[in-house]
Amino acid sequence: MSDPKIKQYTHPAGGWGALKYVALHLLKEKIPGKGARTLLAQNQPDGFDCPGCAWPDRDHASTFEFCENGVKAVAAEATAKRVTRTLFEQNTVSALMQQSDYELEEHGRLTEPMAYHAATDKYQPISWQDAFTLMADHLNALDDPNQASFYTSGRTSNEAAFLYQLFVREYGTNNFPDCSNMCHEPTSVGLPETVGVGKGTVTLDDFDLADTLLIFGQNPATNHPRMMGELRECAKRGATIVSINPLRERGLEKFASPQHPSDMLSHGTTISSMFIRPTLCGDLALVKGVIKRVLELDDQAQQNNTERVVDVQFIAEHTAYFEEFATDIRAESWDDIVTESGVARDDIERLTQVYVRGKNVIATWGMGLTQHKHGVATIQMVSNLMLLRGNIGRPGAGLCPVRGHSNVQGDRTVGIDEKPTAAFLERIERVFGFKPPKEHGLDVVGTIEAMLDGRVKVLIGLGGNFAMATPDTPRTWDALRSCALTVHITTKLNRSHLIHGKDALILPTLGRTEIDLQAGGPQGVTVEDSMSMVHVSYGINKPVSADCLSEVDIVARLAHATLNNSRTPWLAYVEDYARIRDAIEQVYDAFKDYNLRIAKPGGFHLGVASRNRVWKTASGRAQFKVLAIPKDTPIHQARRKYGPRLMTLMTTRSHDQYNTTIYGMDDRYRGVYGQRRVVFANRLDIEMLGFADGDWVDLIGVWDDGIERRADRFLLVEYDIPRGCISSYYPETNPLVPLNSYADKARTPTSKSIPVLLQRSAEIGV
Ligand SMILES: Nc1nc2c(c(=O)[nH]1)N[C@H]1C(S)=C(S)[C@@H](COP(=O)(O)OP(=O)(O)OC[C@H]3O[C@@H](n4cnc5c(=O)[nH]c(N)nc54)[C@H](O)[C@@H]3O)O[C@H]1N2
Ligand SMILES: Nc1nc2c(c(=O)[nH]1)N[C@H]1C(S)=C(S)[C@@H](COP(=O)(O)OP(=O)(O)OC[C@H]3O[C@@H](n4cnc5c(=O)[nH]c(N)nc54)[C@H](O)[C@@H]3O)O[C@H]1N2
Ligand SMILES: [Mo]
Repeated sequence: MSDPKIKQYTHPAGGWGALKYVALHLLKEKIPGKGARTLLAQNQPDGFDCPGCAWPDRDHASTFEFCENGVKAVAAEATAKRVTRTLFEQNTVSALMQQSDYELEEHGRLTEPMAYHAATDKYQPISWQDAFTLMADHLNALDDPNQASFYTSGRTSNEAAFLYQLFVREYGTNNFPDCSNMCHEPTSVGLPETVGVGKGTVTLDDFDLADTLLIFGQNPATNHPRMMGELRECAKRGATIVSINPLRERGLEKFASPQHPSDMLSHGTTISSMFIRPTLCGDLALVKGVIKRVLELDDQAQQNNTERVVDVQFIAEHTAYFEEFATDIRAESWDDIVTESGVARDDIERLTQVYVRGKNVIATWGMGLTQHKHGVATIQMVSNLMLLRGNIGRPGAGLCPVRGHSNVQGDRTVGIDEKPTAAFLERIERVFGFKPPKEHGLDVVGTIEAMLDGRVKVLIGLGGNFAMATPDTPRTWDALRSCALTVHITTKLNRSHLIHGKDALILPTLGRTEIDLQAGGPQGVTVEDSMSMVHVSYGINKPVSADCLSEVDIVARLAHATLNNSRTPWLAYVEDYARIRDAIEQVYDAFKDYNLRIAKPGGFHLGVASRNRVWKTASGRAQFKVLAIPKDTPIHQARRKYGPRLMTLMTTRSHDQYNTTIYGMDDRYRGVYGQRRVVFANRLDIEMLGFADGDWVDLIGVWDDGIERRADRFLLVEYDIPRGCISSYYPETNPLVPLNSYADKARTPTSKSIPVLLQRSAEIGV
């Protein structure tokens, strides 16, 4: 590797490297002293829920679980750095635009509400009351409530999210774009059709019993480091862990738990014993291949009168459409399976053997399965595989989608949903006495399209960074700039504040680590983790400023200012969040005794029907689904046109970022230091294209709408990645994702399969 900033990481993931980075981050955020106290309260019964990922905790009560990236998330929020009005006095918005995303967030926590003034091109302080009046005036001036759209990012608590959807529905629209649209939507759309619920079926206890784990398209050492503790235990117990990923992620090879001295003094624990390396978006074909082999082995077993390989009894008692499904599988061609998956027959055989030997199998997945045109079908194919051997709805086995944001699952559960069911809307009407709109609303892609053609004029964001997280960056920026009003309720400065409408507000809010003091005393909020456990979270740090309001407070006061004749007791809700939980309980039966049940350490499980083999599908059974291997996607079409020069780009997270928040410039498990504009490619592809490792290249989007899409100047790095596939980081590469390139049925942008060409960058500076 020619660049000194690229060097292979030979240590286990976690380990001393993680401890060193933790110390550096606490120092960078200037919180060495109080940092320790803050960190010890993380995920404790009387502490706060980690604002990092959605991986659950053992009992949410016992030991302090060390997690480098959890520390970074907490440190980023608990930072001693502050954005004050001086920053905005000294800098126009155009001047701030010159700063990088890293620099913007580095200014620290937002401390007072600010409003944009076009005359000076600056943000200036505004009182909360004036801010609410400005928003209410805009909202009430629209011809139709559907001209406003209300974004949610997944850190928002159940309480704030529930009030937000209630306000927006009483105002009159179902326009609820949320980060989930860009994330696990294919899971939420795919699983209800096959197993009846769009959530995972396992809890942490099942990991204790599993003997086989299939990890699809996930990089847990970076994105869900607490999951590594579970994987370590499973590996130590002798469970077989297979990583199914085009990349051989370091964290899935070796992991050293900082909690276990033996790991720290040795070379760590081996995690995955098998790496299956499909081509990008090849998983559907791969899983179909495994299923085909399982059926072949089952046929042989029948002929030989040995034990059946499929779970005959489960299939008979619990499933529907097995015959059609099996017929389709038998007819599938091996050539197509191998070509489209990029996995050799031998490897398919190895994976099949592991799967059929497993008595209790858990399949987990992340963005590697969801962010593709066939994300929904791929997840349904995984569900097919698991149903074959009855691996759903019994201890030690099941489906485990691993969510991203710490409350993204809860937000959807309590009503952040642009496609609400009729039953839910009736319940809202019954409990709150207003008629919510029935027409389905806009998602993320729909909102950007509607802004572009003038149908949406107001965007309000409860958390997140809409301008950077979304696809097709230049068009999305045009869309945001065409708005009459953009508002962001956030903790840190980000680019969405700078890509603004005619009027714009920055509304600073408390983070989960801070004490939320209201008339009724300090308030806790609740969140639901990836395994449907709901628990309460109390902040322990002093609020970042006296002029910061909680999300609940902001939403309630916005509602109070906007809705003239509302009978909803908005302001009373703020006094005591237990009242909001009572209201949630009235709408959702699953939240029965909500306040009582969160008083228990660890909280409660929401109940997932498929976990108990109750199938809430059209047939009342778990459903096998016939799914064809896609052979004419935009990638295929582009490859037919450009031949082997056409590359499929995936955009992933580095180890030093939280989505659009850049913590630092290293991705050490992948050997990258001090930079983010890198693109990994296979050595043979680099040669074939006439480049060399260390060259600078531009990425040119290939799409059929005549719009030029490009992202310039990336360092080309030789990497162990399948041919025809390249990898780079998000959000720098979002300009390459076409707005109308999304998952069928789920409309999740195809951030892991973007057709591009590489071009040598122009020489600069000479
Ligand atoms: N520290 C930290 N933690 C986070 C986040 C963060 O940014 N930083 N983000 C949070 C959020 S919102 C989310 S959604 C999660 C994301 O967590 P992940 O899903 O782990 O996120 P990605 O970095 O997008 O990585 C996806 C993985 O999928 C693989 N992959 C890509 N394409 C394919 C494919 O076609 N097939 C297969 N089999 N694999 C593929 C990539 O090589 C990579 O290992 O993490 C959450 N936690
Ligand atoms: N190309 C590409 N694009 C992607 C992805 C990808 O893999 N590739 N991943 C997608 C995925 S999985 C997701 S989830 C989205 C993420 O999209 P978002 O959720 O919109 O983005 P974040 O970067 O998580 O948002 C960061 C901002 O949230 C604010 N914030 C932080 N904590 C809080 C809080 O407690 N309350 C409030 N109100 N605000 C807070 C801060 O101001 C911070 O700047 O991006 C998606 N975009
Ligand atoms: Mo996500």
